[in-house]
Amino acid sequence: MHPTRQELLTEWALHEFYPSNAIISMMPANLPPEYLKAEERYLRARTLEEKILATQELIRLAPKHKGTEKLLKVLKRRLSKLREELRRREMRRVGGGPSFHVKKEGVAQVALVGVPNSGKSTLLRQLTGAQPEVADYPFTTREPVPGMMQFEDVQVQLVEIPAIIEGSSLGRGLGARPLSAARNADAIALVVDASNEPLRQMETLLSELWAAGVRLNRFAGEVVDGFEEHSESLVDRRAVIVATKGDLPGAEEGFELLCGKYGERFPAVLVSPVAGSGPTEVKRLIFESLGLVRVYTKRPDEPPSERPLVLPKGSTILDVARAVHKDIARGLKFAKVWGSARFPGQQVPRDYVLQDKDIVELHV
Ligand SMILES: Nc1nc2c(ncn2[C@@H]2O[C@H](COP(=O)(O)OP(=O)(O)OP(=O)(O)O)[C@@H](O)[C@H]2O)c(=O)[nH]1
Ligand SMILES: [Mg+2]
Repeated sequence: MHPTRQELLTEWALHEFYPSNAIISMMPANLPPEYLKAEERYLRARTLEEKILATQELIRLAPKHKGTEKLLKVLKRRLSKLREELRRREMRRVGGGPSFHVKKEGVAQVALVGVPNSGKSTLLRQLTGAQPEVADYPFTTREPVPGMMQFEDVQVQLVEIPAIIEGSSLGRGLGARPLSAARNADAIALVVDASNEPLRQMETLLSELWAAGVRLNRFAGEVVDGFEEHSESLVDRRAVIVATKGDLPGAEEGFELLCGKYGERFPAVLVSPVAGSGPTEVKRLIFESLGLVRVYTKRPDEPPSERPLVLPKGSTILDVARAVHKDIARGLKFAKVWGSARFPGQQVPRDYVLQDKDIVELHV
């Protein structure tokens, strides 16, 4: 005998965080039958994964209007809590297994994230000195593999993240640990096989990262369903698309599809040994995704430093002075800039915003 809707609701109320009358009063009268079915699925769900899937379904199916605002809020909060719980469980599960945490080196860490066989290891080999195994079967790479990428005069750490599949966030495939490893990086390169249903790969990657609380290249004011605003579990990351296998049939078309759908949101490049878009272009794209600028300091009548200071975009003369030494920042009188300045050696105020490759002379 199946319990009635009312019994199920009461059970829900008992096991969840709301008194039953609060839930009942929250229920708008005319919820569609599919919604009620999904609700039953939720109430019968035994595992965390099933509960998450059912709650996602409920959010999707609930009519969106004034009368359902409260209901949607409760559902989203619940989804957020369930995901948090799953993430904690996945973390505990790590137990004796290998650590997926990769210590950061260089100016920043960029995660190479993709579905199985998308060409992550091949790309890592091309761009760094690392030698991960490359093979034509899925899940060849089972732990994160780091490598250092030299771009002009800076070193960026790339980390191949073990493959993501649909359901990774729910523990499928290699589980949610790859997603956690991707969360830890400073930026993300979405590695997509352009010759093999690239849009589907993107959908998988975006929805799994989203389920892991990672928002990519977020537009201002965008709403993210299923998470509490300001929740600690949300992180914002910049991302680019590196489309691979440009030499295979269908790749050019696949790349066009990618650019058509995602080009506005993600800078993209097609890697192809034949079409000639070589590693330099990819390296530049990855470096640019980090939102960093390189600044070279100099003393009067001396050449600029060979190694740049690497600072976030938007950094000012005062930030540069602080990065050099706090006494210099304190005693700073003026600075001269070569590069972005209107003329070489122009004297600029301390709030002057620097561009990549500027040369700065600090006067104290
Ligand atoms: N033709 C062609 N094949 C490629 C290219 N890049 C990778 N492959 C092949 O695709 C298969 C998978 O490549 P990997 O680099 O191992 O892919 P991966 O994303 O690291 O795979 P997993 O670690 O299993 O997730 C291998 O057989 C590669 O030789 C490419 O640019 N062109
Ligand atoms: Mg691999």
